[in-house]
Amino acid sequence: MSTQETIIAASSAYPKPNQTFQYGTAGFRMKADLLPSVVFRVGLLAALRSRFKGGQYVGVMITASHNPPADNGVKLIDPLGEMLESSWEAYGTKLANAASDQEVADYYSQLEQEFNLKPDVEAKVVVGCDTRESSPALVDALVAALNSLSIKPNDYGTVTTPQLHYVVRCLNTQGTDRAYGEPTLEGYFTKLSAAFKGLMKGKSTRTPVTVDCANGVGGPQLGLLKKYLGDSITIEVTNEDVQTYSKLNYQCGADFVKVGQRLPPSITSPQPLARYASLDGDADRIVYYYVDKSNTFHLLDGDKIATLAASFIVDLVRASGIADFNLGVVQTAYANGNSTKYIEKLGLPVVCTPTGVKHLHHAALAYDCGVYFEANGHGTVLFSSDALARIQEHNPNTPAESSALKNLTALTELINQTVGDALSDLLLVEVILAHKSWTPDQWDSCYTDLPNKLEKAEVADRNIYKTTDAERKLTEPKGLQDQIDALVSKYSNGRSFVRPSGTENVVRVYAEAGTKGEADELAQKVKALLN
Ligand code: NG1
Ligand code: ZN
Repeated sequence: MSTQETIIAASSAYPKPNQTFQYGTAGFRMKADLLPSVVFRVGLLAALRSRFKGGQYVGVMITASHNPPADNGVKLIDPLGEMLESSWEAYGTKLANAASDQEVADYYSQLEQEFNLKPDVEAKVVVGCDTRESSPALVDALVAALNSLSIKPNDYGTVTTPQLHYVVRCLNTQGTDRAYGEPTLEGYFTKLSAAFKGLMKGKSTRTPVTVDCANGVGGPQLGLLKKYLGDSITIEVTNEDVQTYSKLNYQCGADFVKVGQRLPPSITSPQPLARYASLDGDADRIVYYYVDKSNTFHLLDGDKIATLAASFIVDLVRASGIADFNLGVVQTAYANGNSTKYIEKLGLPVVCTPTGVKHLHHAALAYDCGVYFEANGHGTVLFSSDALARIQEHNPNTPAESSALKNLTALTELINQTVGDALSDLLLVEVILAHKSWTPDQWDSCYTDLPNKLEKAEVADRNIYKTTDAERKLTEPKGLQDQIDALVSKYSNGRSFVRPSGTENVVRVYAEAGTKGEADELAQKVKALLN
């Protein structure tokens, strides 16, 4: 049979439902029962992408992150562990919407020709999935697509999204001077734990940190990581039930805590000033929180993590004696206004990009060290190859410089530089707090968050909402931005914006104001403009 014929035969087992699909900020994401045909076709796209990249490995992750248990999703990982290059999203969208098996095969061949892909360049694809009930069947759909092209994918099983990003980068850099690590989970755990232990050497024993794993893949993976960490840290794992599918992200996890600004109900009697953290369903986001002595909840979100990391790294670079090192922070419109002011006060450059990690990641590459975080806790720190070389070649003049340099080097190993990684970020925060001997309230006191509210509105068609200025202003529907501005002007420290979600069929409304009551009111008033 020709390739066209095998694709058509295999594709016929995955008929397309009557639905339009779009490769969005987080790949394709929706109710899992709509996804088999999409995942099959993403398998074909992955093969094309790998061949386009000269036969390097690409990754396919099956997950719907923080979304409810009935959802699922699929996204592609590029060879260095980054998100799929944007220009290819359109090919994915077109393939997913092809009306017939014949059209799927035709479009596959068309892309093959357009990119002049040679038959002798073999595709290499790795796959991983989260713990959802629907994930194994979707992996099967992916494997069926690859098998129809005579490709045997490398299946890493149930892994966190950042673990798969790590593995992809390792596979493509093996044996080069950019080698990133062993392309196995053991390699991942060994790399993180060795760096962590080095950084914690000589630090006094810390109180435990409690980690809510959203009943997702982070639970078992954190359980494994703990074995590698030994007694260098005490981590108490909660919400780690991956057997009861309905519990995933339900009343727990990073999104629940961030959006609701409250404890997961499973934490019934929180200990004042103890450290708590929540991961999301695929463990690429983390937020911290604590209750103070009067039992009031305080959130330490992605903005607080970014500022903590940025100031710590700046201090380490200085203490190492490295000069002319530029560190910048990248945020989105959802960053708390006071976090931005705080970064400016530290004298660091700060930029705002549209929502979605690919935008932040790209902007962070402009610095020797780019710290990027979404307020929801998705983020990481990137060191440019030039910066890594300078760190490696730097000759310290004093024992103090030498010790700071050693820590800086270990930090570059501890941080997952491919993508935001909740497990790596957890260890990063723990290291910094240990070095500063800080309790969570001391960390929190760097700046006070402006009260804020995130709302979502169901609208008939979210595509009519067009934004500009890193999504901080609407250009369409005409006149709406003026109405928002008029409302905002009535509040002290008021700020509000509206943008269409890239992952859900809703429009999001964000508001900040001087008090919590005012922030909630402003959000409600802006939301009312949408109906
Ligand atoms: P959308 O649905 O486009 O707002 C959400 C998050 C993003 C990002 C993506 C991908 C908020 C307000 N939005 O995007 O930050 O993480 O999901 O998962 O948290
Ligand atoms: Zn996630």
